[in-house]
Amino acid sequence: MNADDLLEVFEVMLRARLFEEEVGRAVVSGEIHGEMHLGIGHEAVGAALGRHLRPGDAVVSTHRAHLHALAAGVDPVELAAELLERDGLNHAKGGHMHLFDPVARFMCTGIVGAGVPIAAGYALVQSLQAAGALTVAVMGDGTMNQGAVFETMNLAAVRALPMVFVCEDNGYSISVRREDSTAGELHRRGAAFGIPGFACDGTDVDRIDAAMGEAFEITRKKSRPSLVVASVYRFRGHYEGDLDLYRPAGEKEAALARDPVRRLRQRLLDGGTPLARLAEAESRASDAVTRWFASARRRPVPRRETATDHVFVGADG
Ligand SMILES: Cc1ncc(C[n+]2csc(CCOP(=O)(O)OP(=O)(O)O)c2C)c(N)n1
Ligand SMILES: [Mg+2]
Repeated sequence: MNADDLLEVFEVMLRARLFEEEVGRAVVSGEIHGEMHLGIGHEAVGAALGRHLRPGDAVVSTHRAHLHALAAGVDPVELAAELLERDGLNHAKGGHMHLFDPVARFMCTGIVGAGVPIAAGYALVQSLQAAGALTVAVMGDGTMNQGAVFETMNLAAVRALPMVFVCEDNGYSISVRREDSTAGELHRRGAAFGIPGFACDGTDVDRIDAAMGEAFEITRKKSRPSLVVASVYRFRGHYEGDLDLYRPAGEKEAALARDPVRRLRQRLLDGGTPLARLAEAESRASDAVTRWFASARRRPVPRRETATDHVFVGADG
């Protein structure tokens, strides 16, 4: 990536970071109820996804989905309004863990591993349509231990489905450390099915972009599955409000060097990007997020009478 690309990626990541920080504040203020999972620290994965997705591609994500939704092109105001329990993307019936956007071809689910076979269904349709589109299934490192993931890898390989498995390896499943739950190297797990796997530092924008580029190329050109495992650090608790008592002392502080936003900012400065250009990007990102949330907060709260709308296909409303 050249300096202009890097600056653009920086702005994309910063918007995502500011978006999620605002969501975190809305949990504290009581605007958002229920469990909220933020991907702060995972932004480079979202940014790389955004660079490689094409119109017609689909993304199926997890309980930690906002960065992938933004990358897939979900309207940020619709997304923010949905999270704020207002009349947003899914009229406040999806909430942050069950987002669904048929236009952007994005969905997520809070049931760990359940999205992966659904993604295979999307990829099956895409392979029948033969239009060169693909589906990305995002999962966490813990999710890689779910049986449905292996079944899907097998089926995707047998049916040569255009599917990219993307694992965000943040080293934890809630409070359980990866070493205590997960054997072997995650990116090699596809090998048994003949699925090429790429491991990378998912906090380094060049490395994640290159890994994603290779995987997407294999899947798009050869119509066959691929796997990317991006190592990242989760800076917030598993959910907002998690007491976060399970990490060894000093781990989070040491990981600050792997904060992808800070890292890229420093790299841009070291590479000679003038501070003024960075400041412009920073104020554009901050203005955009302020605007999105102001619009989202003007959306109405759904009325009680609409509670049963959109429950069954073809029903009223
Ligand atoms: C089938 C199922 N089992 C357990 C849970 C509870 N749960 C929610 S997130 C999570 C951990 C997921 O870890 P990982 O896949 O590494 O994703 P991360 O939260 O680290 O992004 C668990 C066990 C669930 N939602 N669904
Ligand atoms: Mg994890």
